[in-house]
Amino acid sequence: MATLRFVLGDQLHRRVSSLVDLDPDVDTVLMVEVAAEATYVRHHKQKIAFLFSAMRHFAAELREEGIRVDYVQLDDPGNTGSFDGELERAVARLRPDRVVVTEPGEWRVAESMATWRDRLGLPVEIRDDNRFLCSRAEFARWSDGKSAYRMEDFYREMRRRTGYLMDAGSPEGGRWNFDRENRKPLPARLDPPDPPRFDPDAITREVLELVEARFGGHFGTLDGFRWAVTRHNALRALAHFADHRLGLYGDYQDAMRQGADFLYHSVLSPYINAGLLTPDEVAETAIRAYREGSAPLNAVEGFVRQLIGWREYVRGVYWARMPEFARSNALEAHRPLPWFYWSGETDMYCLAEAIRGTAQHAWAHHIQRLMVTGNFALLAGLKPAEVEEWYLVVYADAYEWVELPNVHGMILYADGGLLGSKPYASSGAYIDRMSDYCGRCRYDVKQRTGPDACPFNALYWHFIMRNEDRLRGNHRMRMPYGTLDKMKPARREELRASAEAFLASPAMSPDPASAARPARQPRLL
Ligand code: FAD
Ligand code: DLZ
Ligand code: SF4
Repeated sequence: MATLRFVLGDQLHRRVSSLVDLDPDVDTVLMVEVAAEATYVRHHKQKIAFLFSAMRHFAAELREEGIRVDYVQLDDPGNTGSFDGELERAVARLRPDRVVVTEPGEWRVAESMATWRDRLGLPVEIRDDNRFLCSRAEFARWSDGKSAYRMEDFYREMRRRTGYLMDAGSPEGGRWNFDRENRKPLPARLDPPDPPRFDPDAITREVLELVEARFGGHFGTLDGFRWAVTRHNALRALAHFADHRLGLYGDYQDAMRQGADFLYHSVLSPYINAGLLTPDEVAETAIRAYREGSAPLNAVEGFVRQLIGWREYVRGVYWARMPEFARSNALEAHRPLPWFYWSGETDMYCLAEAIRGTAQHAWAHHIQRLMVTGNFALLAGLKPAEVEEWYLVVYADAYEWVELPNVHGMILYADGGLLGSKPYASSGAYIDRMSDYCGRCRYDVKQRTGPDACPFNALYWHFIMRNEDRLRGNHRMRMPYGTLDKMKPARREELRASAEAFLASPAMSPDPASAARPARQPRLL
């Protein structure tokens, strides 16, 4: 039976479920570059270039294996610009007996995929995505009947199931979680080695030109494009991480330093999410480093927890709770996204630095996403939908299945505590402890109120006060409410007034024309 095997741009693995039983004699693989996927949100230019180039390289590798690939480039004449349109054209062109595809990562694509059988008048087989360790059905069984989920419970289940870092049924080292050891600021003497840079080859250079020509107005820059676009090079990036950065990953997982954009993070998320690497091979590489004595347990456990815990967990929550998940706004946050998230023009050094790195690499590490841009969005009460769009646009690893739970649930608490037990709210003190940013900032992290005070400080108390009805009952919020109770009413008023003055200032304007511009920063957009 001639089968058309449709491979989406983030499914670039030879053993992805849609390809496992491919018969090169009769089957054709379809891959399509379509404008709709690049513009349904205006993705960072590097994200589009990374995926288009990785898709073109993957198609070339399949062809080298003798597999027929029908590849539609973005500027091919007749390109309809959408998955639906290109699939219809391919069916008319190739007349297959059936279509086989792996389930997509995003709800909106799943909805349109569900219409393909009727639209095409052909059998369409939608297979489980075997690039995850926990299937949607398995997660549904685990989460069934729970009103709130806890990652730690899920993670232990995954450790038992995979046998990763297990010792005769017990966790390696006697503990499930070594996070307590993983909160050190980065000492000045350490200079983390950068991840490898992969110079663009001819295919990538052609794609970079195409992306600049077609999507030049999108956020970010293509300058210095450094991503691996083949599995071969993604494996080299994995080996480099295991050899040079994994050892200190745990200790400095939460650290931030001006200009040190990658620290000891793996920077593998774009590869894993696009299919160039699989989570099991990545986890097993780290575990091997531990067994061979080249990385300590706190680093390897922390890394494996992100991969088989958080990554699988957020994906499970997404599919278990969509589409309602995206609609809640538990903290009734309605403030528009300030323009500086796009321009990077802000006097708050930590935010400027996180946004600068994001524009430069289409990547930022977890603590910048969580405790800088994320914490600010939570404290300032930014509209979930606008914050979600920003995170989906700016990162090369962003797909809705992973972005939405992290943003809607983890940073904004817009799900009311389904995904995490408390909001990650924090004042400027946390950023000061974990980074060298505050010493370079025009604001004073030690001051709580007034025009020179770090805005995070008064905003933190504003957040605590305005959400009192919703959060006081949460036992994990006992500390801040205990402190609030001891605060004199006049002090509360000062904090409230200081936060409100900041929120009403041009710094917070969503409009580029009236947004405040610091004197010395370059524009990113
Ligand atoms: P490492 O720190 O080296 O971690 C190893 C791997 O674990 C990552 O490659 C990733 O696959 C996985 N991982 C770690 N944390 C998470 C997490 N919270 N959720 C899912 N997977 C995780 N990750 C994305 O892949 N895409 C996103 O769109 C995304 N959006 C985020 C938005 C916010 C607000 C926050 C707080 C986190 C987000 N993350 C997202 C999670 C995390 O920040 C990135 O996976 C990580 O920074 C990627 O860099 P890395 O590969 O060096 O990760
Ligand atoms: C992100 C993206 C972009 C920018 N372009 C394409 C594309 O042209 N063709 C394609 O197959 N996939 C692309 N993708 C990835 C898809 O958006 C992704 O497969 C869906 O969001 C489902 O997860
Ligand atoms: Fe960020 Fe406040 Fe520190 Fe400035 S003082 S870098 S705004 S935490």
